Amino acid sequence: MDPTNANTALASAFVEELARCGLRQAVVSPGSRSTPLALALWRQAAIDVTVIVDERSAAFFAVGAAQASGAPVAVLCTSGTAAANYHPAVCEADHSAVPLLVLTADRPPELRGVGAGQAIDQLKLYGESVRWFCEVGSHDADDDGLLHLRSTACRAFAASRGDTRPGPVHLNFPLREPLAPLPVEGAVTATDPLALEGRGERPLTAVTPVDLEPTRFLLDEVAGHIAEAPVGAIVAGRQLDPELREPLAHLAAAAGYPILAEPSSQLRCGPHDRSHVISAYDLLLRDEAFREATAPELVLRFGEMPTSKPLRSWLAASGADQIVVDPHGGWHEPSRRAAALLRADPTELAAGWAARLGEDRPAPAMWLQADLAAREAIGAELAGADEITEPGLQLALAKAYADGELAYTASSMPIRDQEAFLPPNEADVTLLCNRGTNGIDGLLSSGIGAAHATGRPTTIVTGDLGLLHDLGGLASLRDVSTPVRIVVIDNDGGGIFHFLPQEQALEGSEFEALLGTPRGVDVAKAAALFDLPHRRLDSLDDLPAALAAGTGLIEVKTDREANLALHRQLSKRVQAALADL
Ligand SMILES: Cc1ncc(C[n+]2csc(CCOP(=O)(O)OP(=O)(O)O)c2C)c(N)n1
Ligand SMILES: [Mg+2]
Repeated sequence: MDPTNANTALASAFVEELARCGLRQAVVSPGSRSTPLALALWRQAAIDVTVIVDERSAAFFAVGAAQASGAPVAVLCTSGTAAANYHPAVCEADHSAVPLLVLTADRPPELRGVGAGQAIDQLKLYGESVRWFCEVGSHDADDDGLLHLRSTACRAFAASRGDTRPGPVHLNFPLREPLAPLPVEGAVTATDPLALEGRGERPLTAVTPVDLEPTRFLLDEVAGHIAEAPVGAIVAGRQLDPELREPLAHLAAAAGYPILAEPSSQLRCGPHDRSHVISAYDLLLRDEAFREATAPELVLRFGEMPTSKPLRSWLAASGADQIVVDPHGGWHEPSRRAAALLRADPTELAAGWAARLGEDRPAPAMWLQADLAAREAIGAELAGADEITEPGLQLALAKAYADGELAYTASSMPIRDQEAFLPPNEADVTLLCNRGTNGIDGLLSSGIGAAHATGRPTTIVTGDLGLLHDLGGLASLRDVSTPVRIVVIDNDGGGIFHFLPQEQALEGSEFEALLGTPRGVDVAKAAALFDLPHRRLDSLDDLPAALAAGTGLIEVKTDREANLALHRQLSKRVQAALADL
């Protein structure tokens, strides 16, 4: 605890508790009002502080850091619109259950609403998007004041980590002068050692995590359902725990079910048994005959609901009993047809069910043959392309991802193409995204934050408008030593919009003006602005070398119209391959 003045004492006691709770990363944006907290974070040896000027990028950097590390990350800013710039990332953290400690400095009550400047209404600024809001208040550095700050830190950390659902927590700190660490004689009046020093190494109040151990009833009951349903499927959406891979593979083998694995489930790629993994479900489930032939009686869902529309409509149409494993108190159930949501540990459920089923059932032959045929058809079609294509890039990326790496993929076409085309692969890579709110904002910052927090080599895959949206995010690369390769798919505009009915319904010029929105972003110049290496990829064969060269922008030029035509052709080719089976 720093007794220089009341602000330094309260701020340092607060930060001391965060460190004892386990906080290791903070992102600070410059400003005067937040100085006591910024300094306390900066001087706390256990906490790594990154300084980022733009609060929107800073908060997305924290989202990436928290998502990739699995631990809460703090963001701190000054009063006013600085706090409002956190809002998009707070929404993403809410929807994706990412633990975030949002610390905003504020003017004290007497300086609010009186034209004092840089004061907006920060109370409950993020509405229902946060797990907990606390107006921390102004306090003296007495026993009550210091204990309040220590206790608030412990509660905020626990609430963000998941009590029960992980997510953002907002603490608003009104701060009076002196904001600088100027000595004030006799400012600290506390005498209780607990208020002054806390509990040494341990937090003031340790909060035990919610127990997610499945009950015997849950294990027996659902295993019984699986035993009675020979035709079923496991659907695996976004989740980050690599420990789920093996138990889920065992469950699939025991049940004889395919695993329809979205890449961000971490089930599609990895060194585990992938014999039941299906990757081409998005294309396969466009075929009416195949949909009917594979209609399941029982569906076990792990992670979030995958994005694929054909998959979602197949689930809804099948009338199958759906059991959704959702340990974090979310409601990932857009089909509105689930029979049960299980609040229990996914790994233990999968392992427990597999153990109860005993002998493996025959593998789901129809799914496996179809998946193989689809991947061969896709490979053959793409092999004939002269130019680099967006689906082809996903095949090349799958080969290039290496053990221990991270990939952060943008909303819009990159994440959809990843779902549709990324082939299963043994690389132990973690595939991340910001799909809670599907924003194209902040992606570069999130990827850079993930790289920084984990020290793992990272590939960011973004569109050109995604690059434009978070161009300032590139500034944070100067403080990151881990390799961050940013693959920019430059189709000069929003390629995704060509897949919508608007493309037909609007006149060409209107479509281009309102949705296509070519902006002529020059990727080389964007790189030069931040003194970053730039490489233009002329062949996918050069991708491994471009990635191996380390941090920089890798430009991949594609064409939006040709991309639409290619997707249609790939879909046709897969249907034809299915018909030949
Ligand atoms: C913050 C935000 N603004 C707008 C959108 C709507 N939107 C979805 S995709 C997209 C275009 C993205 O273009 P680009 O990054 O180049 O990717 P592409 O579609 O070409 O793959 C836009 C504007 C959004 N999802 N998020
Ligand atoms: Mg684009």
